[in-house]
Amino acid sequence: MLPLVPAPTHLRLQEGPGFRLVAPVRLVAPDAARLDAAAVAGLADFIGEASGGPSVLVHGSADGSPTVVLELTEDAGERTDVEPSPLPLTREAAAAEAYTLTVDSDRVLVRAARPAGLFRGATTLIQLLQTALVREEGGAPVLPALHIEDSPRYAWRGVMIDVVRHFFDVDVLKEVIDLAALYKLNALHLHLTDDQGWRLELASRPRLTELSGTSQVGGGPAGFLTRADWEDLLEHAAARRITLVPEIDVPGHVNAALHAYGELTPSGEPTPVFTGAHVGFSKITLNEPATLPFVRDVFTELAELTPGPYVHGGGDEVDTITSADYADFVEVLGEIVTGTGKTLVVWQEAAAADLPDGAVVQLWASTLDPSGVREAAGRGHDVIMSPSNHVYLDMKYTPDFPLGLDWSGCVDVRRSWEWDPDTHVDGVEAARVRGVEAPLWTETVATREDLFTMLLPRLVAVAEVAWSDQAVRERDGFDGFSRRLAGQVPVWRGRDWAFHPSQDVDWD
Ligand code: TNX
Repeated sequence: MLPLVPAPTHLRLQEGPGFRLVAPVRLVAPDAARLDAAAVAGLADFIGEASGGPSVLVHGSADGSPTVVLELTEDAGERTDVEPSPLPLTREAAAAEAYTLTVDSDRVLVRAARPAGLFRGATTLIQLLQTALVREEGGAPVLPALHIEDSPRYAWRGVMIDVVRHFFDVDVLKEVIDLAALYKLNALHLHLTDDQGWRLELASRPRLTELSGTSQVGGGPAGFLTRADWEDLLEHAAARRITLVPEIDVPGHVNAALHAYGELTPSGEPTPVFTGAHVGFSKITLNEPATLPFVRDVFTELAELTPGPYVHGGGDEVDTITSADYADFVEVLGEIVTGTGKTLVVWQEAAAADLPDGAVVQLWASTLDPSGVREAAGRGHDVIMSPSNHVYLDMKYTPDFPLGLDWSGCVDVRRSWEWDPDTHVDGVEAARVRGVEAPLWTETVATREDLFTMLLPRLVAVAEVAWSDQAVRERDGFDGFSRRLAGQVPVWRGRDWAFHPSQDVDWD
Protein backbone atom coordinates (compact mmCIF):
# COMPACT_ATOMS: atom_id res chain seq x y z
CA MET A 1 0.00 0.00 0.00
CA LEU A 2 1.36 3.41 -0.98
CA PRO A 3 1.46 6.07 1.74
CA LEU A 4 -0.88 8.45 -0.07
CA VAL A 5 -3.01 10.73 2.11
CA PRO A 6 -5.73 11.72 1.40
CA ALA A 7 -6.59 8.43 -0.29
CA PRO A 8 -7.26 8.97 -3.99
CA THR A 9 -10.60 7.97 -5.49
CA HIS A 10 -9.06 5.26 -7.72
CA LEU A 11 -5.55 3.86 -7.45
CA ARG A 12 -4.34 0.95 -9.57
CA LEU A 13 -0.83 -0.34 -9.33
CA GLN A 14 0.37 -1.40 -12.80
CA GLU A 15 2.51 -4.22 -13.99
CA GLY A 16 5.93 -3.14 -15.11
CA PRO A 17 9.14 -1.66 -13.86
CA GLY A 18 8.01 1.86 -12.90
CA PHE A 19 9.71 5.15 -13.68
CA ARG A 20 13.44 5.40 -12.96
CA LEU A 21 14.49 8.83 -11.80
CA VAL A 22 17.74 9.35 -13.62
CA ALA A 23 19.04 12.91 -13.61
CA PRO A 24 18.52 15.13 -15.47
CA VAL A 25 14.77 14.42 -15.49
CA ARG A 26 12.85 16.77 -17.72
CA LEU A 27 9.70 18.37 -16.36
CA VAL A 28 7.46 19.47 -19.19
CA ALA A 29 4.76 21.96 -18.29
CA PRO A 30 2.38 24.04 -20.39
CA ASP A 31 2.58 27.76 -20.85
CA ALA A 32 3.69 29.38 -17.61
CA ALA A 33 0.83 31.86 -17.68
CA ARG A 34 -1.70 29.12 -17.03
CA LEU A 35 0.12 27.43 -14.21
CA ASP A 36 1.05 27.92 -10.61
CA ALA A 37 4.65 28.88 -11.23
CA ALA A 38 5.73 28.30 -7.64
CA ALA A 39 4.18 24.85 -7.62
CA VAL A 40 5.90 23.82 -10.82
CA ALA A 41 9.23 25.08 -9.51
CA GLY A 42 8.59 23.20 -6.26
CA LEU A 43 7.88 20.00 -8.16
CA ALA A 44 11.05 20.50 -10.20
CA ASP A 45 13.01 20.77 -6.94
CA PHE A 46 11.50 17.57 -5.55
CA ILE A 47 12.28 15.73 -8.78
CA GLY A 48 15.82 17.02 -8.70
CA GLU A 49 16.25 15.94 -5.10
CA ALA A 50 14.77 12.49 -5.73
CA SER A 51 16.91 11.87 -8.82
CA GLY A 52 20.02 13.21 -7.15
CA GLY A 53 20.73 15.68 -9.92
CA PRO A 54 19.32 18.72 -11.61
CA SER A 55 15.90 18.58 -13.23
CA VAL A 56 15.16 20.56 -16.35
CA LEU A 57 11.97 22.57 -16.65
CA VAL A 58 10.67 22.87 -20.20
CA HIS A 59 7.57 24.65 -21.40
CA GLY A 60 5.97 23.15 -24.47
CA SER A 61 5.92 19.66 -25.89
CA ALA A 62 7.59 16.55 -24.60
CA ASP A 63 10.12 14.62 -26.62
CA GLY A 64 13.18 12.66 -25.61
CA SER A 65 13.94 10.74 -22.49
CA PRO A 66 13.08 10.72 -18.84
CA THR A 67 10.13 13.01 -18.63
CA VAL A 68 7.53 14.16 -16.16
CA VAL A 69 4.66 15.83 -18.00
CA LEU A 70 2.01 18.21 -16.67
CA GLU A 71 -0.79 18.48 -19.17
CA LEU A 72 -3.90 20.65 -19.28
CA THR A 73 -6.63 18.96 -21.25
CA GLU A 74 -8.96 21.94 -21.45
CA ASP A 75 -8.00 24.50 -24.03
CA ALA A 76 -7.57 27.92 -22.43
CA GLY A 77 -9.25 29.41 -25.48
CA GLU A 78 -12.50 27.68 -24.59
CA ARG A 79 -12.77 29.60 -21.36
CA THR A 80 -13.72 33.22 -21.12
CA ASP A 81 -13.09 33.54 -17.38
CA VAL A 82 -9.61 33.48 -15.96
CA GLU A 83 -9.47 30.95 -13.16
CA PRO A 84 -8.65 32.78 -9.96
CA SER A 85 -6.21 31.41 -7.45
CA PRO A 86 -7.48 30.91 -4.81
CA LEU A 87 -10.75 29.51 -6.14
CA PRO A 88 -14.09 30.18 -4.48
CA LEU A 89 -14.78 27.04 -2.47
CA THR A 90 -17.93 26.00 -4.30
CA ARG A 91 -19.05 22.64 -5.64
CA GLU A 92 -18.18 23.71 -9.18
CA ALA A 93 -14.70 24.69 -8.07
CA ALA A 94 -14.23 21.28 -6.44
CA ALA A 95 -14.69 19.66 -9.86
CA ALA A 96 -11.85 21.87 -11.14
CA GLU A 97 -9.50 20.09 -8.73
CA ALA A 98 -9.84 16.69 -10.46
CA TYR A 99 -6.74 15.11 -12.02
CA THR A 100 -5.21 11.85 -13.18
CA LEU A 101 -1.68 10.64 -12.58
CA THR A 102 -0.06 7.86 -14.57
CA VAL A 103 3.39 6.47 -13.90
CA ASP A 104 4.92 4.09 -16.40
CA SER A 105 8.46 3.21 -17.34
CA ASP A 106 9.06 6.02 -19.81
CA ARG A 107 6.87 8.79 -18.48
CA VAL A 108 5.05 10.30 -15.53
CA LEU A 109 1.92 12.11 -16.67
CA VAL A 110 -0.29 14.42 -14.61
CA ARG A 111 -3.40 15.50 -16.51
CA ALA A 112 -6.18 17.84 -15.51
CA ALA A 113 -8.76 19.99 -17.22
CA ARG A 114 -7.89 22.98 -15.09
CA PRO A 115 -4.82 24.45 -13.37
CA ALA A 116 -6.35 23.73 -9.94
CA GLY A 117 -6.46 20.03 -10.79
CA LEU A 118 -2.91 20.06 -12.08
CA PHE A 119 -1.84 21.59 -8.79
CA ARG A 120 -3.48 18.83 -6.75
CA GLY A 121 -2.04 16.19 -9.08
CA ALA A 122 1.43 17.67 -8.70
CA THR A 123 0.91 17.50 -4.93
CA THR A 124 0.18 13.79 -5.17
CA LEU A 125 3.32 13.31 -7.23
CA ILE A 126 5.37 15.19 -4.64
CA GLN A 127 3.94 12.96 -1.93
CA LEU A 128 4.94 9.87 -3.93
CA LEU A 129 8.44 11.27 -4.41
CA GLN A 130 8.69 11.87 -0.67
CA THR A 131 7.27 8.59 0.57
CA ALA A 132 7.04 5.92 -2.12
CA LEU A 133 10.35 5.76 -3.94
CA VAL A 134 11.88 2.32 -4.18
CA ARG A 135 15.63 2.20 -4.69
CA GLU A 136 16.95 -0.34 -7.15
CA GLU A 137 19.93 -2.09 -5.75
CA GLY A 138 22.83 0.29 -6.27
CA GLY A 139 20.76 2.09 -8.87
CA ALA A 140 18.27 4.84 -9.41
CA PRO A 141 15.21 5.53 -7.27
CA VAL A 142 12.02 4.26 -8.89
CA LEU A 143 8.43 5.47 -8.78
CA PRO A 144 6.05 2.50 -8.88
CA ALA A 145 3.98 2.08 -12.04
CA LEU A 146 0.41 3.18 -11.31
CA HIS A 147 -2.67 4.98 -12.45
CA ILE A 148 -4.64 7.38 -10.21
CA GLU A 149 -7.95 9.10 -10.84
CA ASP A 150 -8.82 11.57 -8.16
CA SER A 151 -11.10 14.44 -7.21
CA PRO A 152 -12.22 15.97 -3.91
CA ARG A 153 -15.37 14.97 -2.06
CA TYR A 154 -15.93 18.45 -0.60
CA ALA A 155 -15.31 21.93 -1.92
CA TRP A 156 -14.33 23.48 1.43
CA ARG A 157 -11.44 21.75 3.16
CA GLY A 158 -10.15 23.95 5.91
CA VAL A 159 -8.09 24.47 9.00
CA MET A 160 -8.65 27.33 11.44
CA ILE A 161 -5.96 28.83 13.62
CA ASP A 162 -6.83 31.05 16.58
CA VAL A 163 -3.99 33.58 16.49
CA VAL A 164 -5.51 35.56 19.36
CA ARG A 165 -5.42 33.44 22.50
CA HIS A 166 -1.79 32.94 21.61
CA PHE A 167 -0.20 34.78 18.73
CA PHE A 168 1.50 32.91 15.88
CA ASP A 169 3.50 34.98 13.43
CA VAL A 170 3.68 34.91 9.64
CA ASP A 171 6.52 32.41 9.53
CA VAL A 172 4.59 29.84 11.57
CA LEU A 173 1.40 30.52 9.62
CA LYS A 174 3.28 29.93 6.37
CA GLU A 175 4.31 26.54 7.69
CA VAL A 176 0.68 25.79 8.52
CA ILE A 177 -0.17 26.71 4.92
CA ASP A 178 2.54 24.34 3.65
CA LEU A 179 1.15 21.56 5.82
CA ALA A 180 -2.41 22.23 4.70
CA ALA A 181 -1.46 22.27 1.02
CA LEU A 182 0.51 19.05 1.34
CA TYR A 183 -2.71 17.27 2.35
CA LYS A 184 -4.85 19.06 -0.26
CA LEU A 185 -6.68 21.43 2.07
CA ASN A 186 -7.76 24.67 0.42
CA ALA A 187 -8.84 27.05 3.19
CA LEU A 188 -7.01 28.71 6.07
CA HIS A 189 -9.49 30.41 8.38
CA LEU A 190 -7.76 32.86 10.71
CA HIS A 191 -9.52 33.81 13.93
CA LEU A 192 -8.04 37.31 14.14
CA THR A 193 -9.91 39.03 16.97
CA ASP A 194 -11.18 38.04 20.39
CA ASP A 195 -11.36 39.20 23.99
CA GLN A 196 -7.61 38.95 24.52
CA GLY A 197 -6.28 40.69 21.42
CA TRP A 198 -6.66 42.12 17.93
CA ARG A 199 -4.24 40.67 15.37
CA LEU A 200 -4.79 42.49 12.10
CA GLU A 201 -3.63 46.05 11.56
CA LEU A 202 -6.46 48.17 10.14
CA ALA A 203 -5.80 51.69 8.86
CA SER A 204 -9.36 52.76 9.67
CA ARG A 205 -9.01 51.82 13.36
CA PRO A 206 -5.32 51.96 14.28
CA ARG A 207 -5.86 51.75 18.04
CA LEU A 208 -7.09 48.16 17.67
CA THR A 209 -3.57 46.87 17.22
CA GLU A 210 -1.82 49.77 18.99
CA LEU A 211 -3.67 49.06 22.25
CA SER A 212 -4.78 45.43 21.86
CA GLY A 213 -2.10 43.94 19.61
CA THR A 214 0.31 42.64 22.21
CA SER A 215 -1.86 41.02 24.89
CA GLN A 216 -2.80 37.32 24.93
CA VAL A 217 -3.85 34.57 27.33
CA GLY A 218 -1.52 34.73 30.32
CA GLY A 219 -0.34 38.27 29.50
CA GLY A 220 2.02 38.76 26.61
CA PRO A 221 3.89 39.89 24.77
CA ALA A 222 2.01 38.76 21.72
CA GLY A 223 1.95 40.66 18.44
CA PHE A 224 -0.13 41.29 15.37
CA LEU A 225 -0.04 41.05 11.59
CA THR A 226 1.00 44.25 9.88
CA ARG A 227 -0.24 45.08 6.40
CA ALA A 228 3.08 43.83 5.01
CA ASP A 229 2.73 40.56 6.97
CA TRP A 230 -0.78 40.15 5.63
CA GLU A 231 0.32 40.63 2.01
CA ASP A 232 3.16 38.19 2.55
CA LEU A 233 0.76 35.59 3.94
CA LEU A 234 -1.74 36.07 1.13
CA GLU A 235 0.95 35.53 -1.44
CA HIS A 236 2.19 32.36 0.24
CA ALA A 237 -1.36 31.03 0.47
CA ALA A 238 -2.31 31.85 -3.12
CA ALA A 239 0.78 30.10 -4.47
CA ARG A 240 -0.45 26.96 -2.69
CA ARG A 241 -4.08 27.38 -3.73
CA ILE A 242 -5.21 28.10 -0.19
CA THR A 243 -7.99 30.63 0.29
CA LEU A 244 -7.55 32.83 3.35
CA VAL A 245 -10.81 33.28 5.26
CA PRO A 246 -10.31 36.05 7.83
CA GLU A 247 -12.58 36.24 10.86
CA ILE A 248 -13.47 39.30 12.87
CA ASP A 249 -15.61 37.89 15.64
CA VAL A 250 -18.70 40.01 16.50
CA PRO A 251 -20.90 40.81 18.38
CA GLY A 252 -19.24 38.78 21.16
CA HIS A 253 -15.56 38.00 21.82
CA VAL A 254 -14.87 41.73 21.44
CA ASN A 255 -13.05 42.84 24.57
CA ALA A 256 -9.94 43.79 22.57
CA ALA A 257 -12.09 46.25 20.60
CA LEU A 258 -13.78 47.57 23.76
CA HIS A 259 -10.35 48.12 25.30
CA ALA A 260 -9.14 50.10 22.27
CA TYR A 261 -12.34 52.07 21.58
CA GLY A 262 -14.25 52.92 24.76
CA GLU A 263 -17.08 54.52 22.76
CA LEU A 264 -18.26 50.99 21.94
CA THR A 265 -19.25 50.36 25.58
CA PRO A 266 -22.47 51.65 27.21
CA SER A 267 -20.46 53.74 29.71
CA GLY A 268 -18.10 55.08 27.05
CA GLU A 269 -15.18 53.82 29.14
CA PRO A 270 -12.67 51.42 27.66
CA THR A 271 -12.59 48.01 29.33
CA PRO A 272 -9.40 46.60 30.87
CA VAL A 273 -7.14 44.22 28.97
CA PHE A 274 -8.31 40.62 29.34
CA THR A 275 -5.73 37.85 29.55
CA GLY A 276 -7.91 35.06 30.94
CA ALA A 277 -9.52 32.24 28.98
CA HIS A 278 -13.22 32.27 29.78
CA VAL A 279 -15.73 33.23 27.09
CA GLY A 280 -19.12 34.82 26.55
CA PHE A 281 -18.89 38.03 28.61
CA SER A 282 -18.23 40.77 26.04
CA LYS A 283 -20.49 42.26 23.39
CA ILE A 284 -21.18 45.17 21.09
CA THR A 285 -24.73 46.16 20.15
CA LEU A 286 -26.35 48.62 17.80
CA ASN A 287 -27.66 50.51 20.84
CA GLU A 288 -24.33 52.35 21.01
CA PRO A 289 -24.07 54.96 18.23
CA ALA A 290 -20.37 54.14 17.70
CA THR A 291 -21.10 50.50 16.85
CA LEU A 292 -22.47 50.76 13.33
CA PRO A 293 -19.62 52.96 11.99
CA PHE A 294 -17.14 50.64 13.69
CA VAL A 295 -18.57 47.49 12.15
CA ARG A 296 -18.84 49.18 8.77
CA ASP A 297 -15.22 50.37 8.88
CA VAL A 298 -13.64 47.13 10.01
CA PHE A 299 -15.58 44.84 7.67
CA THR A 300 -15.18 47.16 4.70
CA GLU A 301 -11.44 47.29 5.24
CA LEU A 302 -11.26 43.54 5.90
CA ALA A 303 -13.06 42.91 2.61
CA GLU A 304 -10.64 45.20 0.78
CA LEU A 305 -7.72 43.27 2.26
CA THR A 306 -9.17 39.90 1.27
CA PRO A 307 -8.83 38.57 -2.28
CA GLY A 308 -10.87 35.45 -1.44
CA PRO A 309 -14.65 35.50 -1.65
CA TYR A 310 -15.37 34.90 2.06
CA VAL A 311 -15.33 36.94 5.24
CA HIS A 312 -16.14 35.30 8.59
CA GLY A 313 -18.15 37.39 11.02
CA GLY A 314 -18.03 35.10 14.06
CA GLY A 315 -21.29 35.31 15.97
CA ASP A 316 -20.49 32.69 18.63
CA GLU A 317 -21.00 32.64 22.38
CA VAL A 318 -22.54 35.99 23.31
CA ASP A 319 -23.98 35.19 26.72
CA THR A 320 -24.82 38.75 27.76
CA ILE A 321 -26.89 39.94 24.78
CA THR A 322 -30.68 39.82 24.33
CA SER A 323 -31.89 37.70 21.42
CA ALA A 324 -33.44 40.77 19.81
CA ASP A 325 -30.15 42.73 19.95
CA TYR A 326 -28.29 39.69 18.63
CA ALA A 327 -30.70 39.16 15.72
CA ASP A 328 -30.61 42.87 14.77
CA PHE A 329 -26.85 42.85 14.85
CA VAL A 330 -26.43 39.77 12.64
CA GLU A 331 -28.90 41.15 10.12
CA VAL A 332 -26.95 44.42 9.82
CA LEU A 333 -23.65 42.54 9.67
CA GLY A 334 -25.05 40.50 6.78
CA GLU A 335 -26.02 43.67 4.92
CA ILE A 336 -22.61 45.24 5.44
CA VAL A 337 -20.67 42.16 4.33
CA THR A 338 -22.93 41.60 1.34
CA GLY A 339 -22.40 45.25 0.42
CA THR A 340 -18.65 44.61 0.19
CA GLY A 341 -19.29 41.84 -2.35
CA LYS A 342 -18.10 39.07 -0.01
CA THR A 343 -19.93 36.00 1.20
CA LEU A 344 -20.57 35.92 4.95
CA VAL A 345 -19.57 32.91 7.03
CA VAL A 346 -20.87 32.64 10.61
CA TRP A 347 -20.66 30.26 13.55
CA GLN A 348 -23.77 28.19 14.13
CA GLU A 349 -25.40 30.45 16.74
CA ALA A 350 -26.11 32.95 13.95
CA ALA A 351 -27.99 30.34 11.91
CA ALA A 352 -31.27 31.39 13.49
CA ALA A 353 -30.85 35.03 12.42
CA ASP A 354 -31.83 36.58 9.12
CA LEU A 355 -28.74 35.76 7.02
CA PRO A 356 -28.05 37.07 3.52
CA ASP A 357 -28.55 34.68 0.61
CA GLY A 358 -25.56 32.45 0.13
CA ALA A 359 -24.21 32.92 3.67
CA VAL A 360 -22.45 29.82 4.97
CA VAL A 361 -23.03 28.44 8.48
CA GLN A 362 -20.25 26.73 10.42
CA LEU A 363 -21.41 24.03 12.81
CA TRP A 364 -19.12 23.62 15.80
CA ALA A 365 -20.40 22.61 19.21
CA SER A 366 -21.41 19.00 19.54
CA THR A 367 -22.92 20.11 22.85
CA LEU A 368 -25.33 22.59 21.20
CA ASP A 369 -28.70 21.78 19.64
CA PRO A 370 -28.17 21.77 15.85
CA SER A 371 -31.77 22.66 15.00
CA GLY A 372 -30.85 26.21 13.92
CA VAL A 373 -28.28 24.77 11.51
CA ARG A 374 -30.84 22.31 10.18
CA GLU A 375 -33.31 25.12 9.57
CA ALA A 376 -30.70 27.33 7.91
CA ALA A 377 -29.77 24.41 5.62
CA GLY A 378 -33.47 24.03 4.89
CA ARG A 379 -33.51 27.70 3.81
CA GLY A 380 -30.67 26.95 1.40
CA HIS A 381 -27.57 27.87 3.42
CA ASP A 382 -24.57 25.60 3.02
CA VAL A 383 -22.92 24.21 6.13
CA ILE A 384 -19.27 23.72 7.05
CA MET A 385 -18.89 20.81 9.44
CA SER A 386 -16.57 21.44 12.39
CA PRO A 387 -18.10 19.19 15.05
CA SER A 388 -16.10 19.66 18.24
CA ASN A 389 -16.20 15.96 19.14
CA HIS A 390 -14.41 15.01 15.90
CA VAL A 391 -12.36 17.89 14.55
CA TYR A 392 -11.65 20.32 17.40
CA LEU A 393 -7.89 20.10 17.40
CA ASP A 394 -7.72 21.95 20.72
CA MET A 395 -9.30 18.98 22.48
CA LYS A 396 -6.91 16.73 24.37
CA TYR A 397 -5.88 13.49 22.66
CA THR A 398 -6.20 11.60 25.95
CA PRO A 399 -7.37 12.63 29.44
CA ASP A 400 -3.84 13.14 30.71
CA PHE A 401 -2.52 14.98 27.64
CA PRO A 402 -0.65 18.11 28.81
CA LEU A 403 -2.11 20.45 26.16
CA GLY A 404 -5.70 21.16 25.25
CA LEU A 405 -9.21 21.37 26.67
CA ASP A 406 -11.75 18.61 27.20
CA TRP A 407 -15.20 20.22 27.27
CA SER A 408 -16.11 18.17 24.19
CA GLY A 409 -14.33 15.05 25.37
CA CYS A 410 -11.04 13.74 24.08
CA VAL A 411 -10.39 13.68 20.34
CA ASP A 412 -7.77 11.19 19.25
CA VAL A 413 -6.82 10.37 15.65
CA ARG A 414 -9.43 7.69 15.14
CA ARG A 415 -12.21 10.05 16.25
CA SER A 416 -10.98 12.72 13.84
CA TRP A 417 -11.11 10.22 10.99
CA GLU A 418 -14.11 8.01 11.79
CA TRP A 419 -17.18 10.05 10.88
CA ASP A 420 -19.18 11.04 7.83
CA PRO A 421 -19.91 14.76 7.30
CA ASP A 422 -22.84 13.96 4.98
CA THR A 423 -24.78 12.15 7.69
CA HIS A 424 -23.38 13.93 10.73
CA VAL A 425 -26.41 16.12 11.41
CA ASP A 426 -29.82 14.57 10.98
CA GLY A 427 -31.87 16.65 8.60
CA VAL A 428 -28.96 18.47 6.94
CA GLU A 429 -28.94 16.93 3.49
CA ALA A 430 -25.64 16.04 1.88
CA ALA A 431 -26.12 18.62 -0.88
CA ARG A 432 -25.88 21.37 1.75
CA VAL A 433 -22.59 20.15 3.22
CA ARG A 434 -20.05 22.52 1.71
CA GLY A 435 -17.16 20.90 3.49
CA VAL A 436 -15.14 20.31 6.61
CA GLU A 437 -12.90 22.49 8.73
CA ALA A 438 -10.74 21.69 11.75
CA PRO A 439 -10.39 24.58 14.22
CA LEU A 440 -7.40 24.91 16.51
CA TRP A 441 -8.17 27.22 19.41
CA THR A 442 -5.08 28.23 21.29
CA GLU A 443 -5.92 28.96 24.93
CA THR A 444 -3.44 26.23 25.94
CA VAL A 445 -1.32 26.24 22.78
CA ALA A 446 1.54 28.69 23.10
CA THR A 447 4.50 27.64 20.97
CA ARG A 448 5.20 26.43 17.44
CA GLU A 449 5.90 23.00 18.89
CA ASP A 450 2.56 22.97 20.77
CA LEU A 451 0.79 24.04 17.62
CA PHE A 452 2.16 21.25 15.43
CA THR A 453 1.69 18.70 18.22
CA MET A 454 -2.03 19.50 18.19
CA LEU A 455 -2.24 19.63 14.37
CA LEU A 456 -0.31 16.46 13.70
CA PRO A 457 -1.46 13.88 13.10
CA ARG A 458 -5.13 14.84 13.47
CA LEU A 459 -5.25 17.47 10.72
CA VAL A 460 -4.19 14.80 8.23
CA ALA A 461 -7.14 12.65 9.32
CA VAL A 462 -9.50 15.58 8.80
CA ALA A 463 -7.94 16.30 5.40
CA GLU A 464 -8.75 12.75 4.37
CA VAL A 465 -12.35 13.11 5.63
CA ALA A 466 -12.64 16.27 3.53
CA TRP A 467 -11.04 14.96 0.32
CA SER A 468 -11.58 11.22 0.06
CA ASP A 469 -14.67 9.29 -0.91
CA GLN A 470 -16.52 7.83 2.06
CA ALA A 471 -16.71 4.45 0.29
CA VAL A 472 -12.94 4.46 -0.33
CA ARG A 473 -12.31 5.27 3.33
CA GLU A 474 -14.66 2.56 4.53
CA ARG A 475 -13.04 -0.01 2.27
CA ASP A 476 -9.57 0.92 3.47
CA GLY A 477 -10.64 1.24 7.10
CA PHE A 478 -8.88 3.06 9.92
CA ASP A 479 -6.06 0.51 9.82
CA GLY A 480 -5.35 1.34 6.20
CA PHE A 481 -5.39 5.05 6.96
CA SER A 482 -3.18 4.49 9.94
CA ARG A 483 -0.50 2.76 7.82
CA ARG A 484 -0.56 5.51 5.21
CA LEU A 485 -0.39 8.09 8.01
CA ALA A 486 2.63 6.44 9.58
CA GLY A 487 4.36 6.75 6.20
CA GLN A 488 4.24 10.56 6.58
CA VAL A 489 6.56 10.74 9.56
CA PRO A 490 9.77 11.32 7.54
CA VAL A 491 8.08 14.24 5.80
CA TRP A 492 7.10 15.83 9.14
CA ARG A 493 10.57 15.21 10.57
CA GLY A 494 12.09 16.78 7.48
CA ARG A 495 10.23 19.98 8.26
CA ASP A 496 10.83 19.79 12.02
CA TRP A 497 7.09 19.56 12.60
CA ALA A 498 6.30 18.11 16.03
CA PHE A 499 3.57 15.45 16.16
CA HIS A 500 1.83 13.42 18.81
CA PRO A 501 2.66 9.69 18.44
CA SER A 502 -0.92 8.70 19.18
CA GLN A 503 -1.68 5.23 20.52
CA ASP A 504 -4.36 4.94 17.84
CA VAL A 505 -1.68 4.54 15.18
CA ASP A 506 0.84 1.77 14.56
CA TRP A 507 3.89 3.91 13.79
CA ASP A 508 6.34 1.15 12.85
C1 TNX B 1 -15.58 27.66 21.77
S1 TNX B 1 -15.82 27.29 18.89
C2 TNX B 1 -15.27 28.83 21.11
C3 TNX B 1 -13.93 29.43 21.28
C4 TNX B 1 -13.10 28.67 22.27
C5 TNX B 1 -13.30 27.19 22.07
C6 TNX B 1 -12.44 26.35 22.93
C7 TNX B 1 -16.31 28.72 19.01
C8 TNX B 1 -17.03 29.24 17.88
N1 TNX B 1 -16.06 29.38 20.14
O1 TNX B 1 -14.05 30.76 21.68
O2 TNX B 1 -11.78 29.01 22.06
O3 TNX B 1 -14.65 26.88 22.31
O4 TNX B 1 -12.57 24.99 22.57
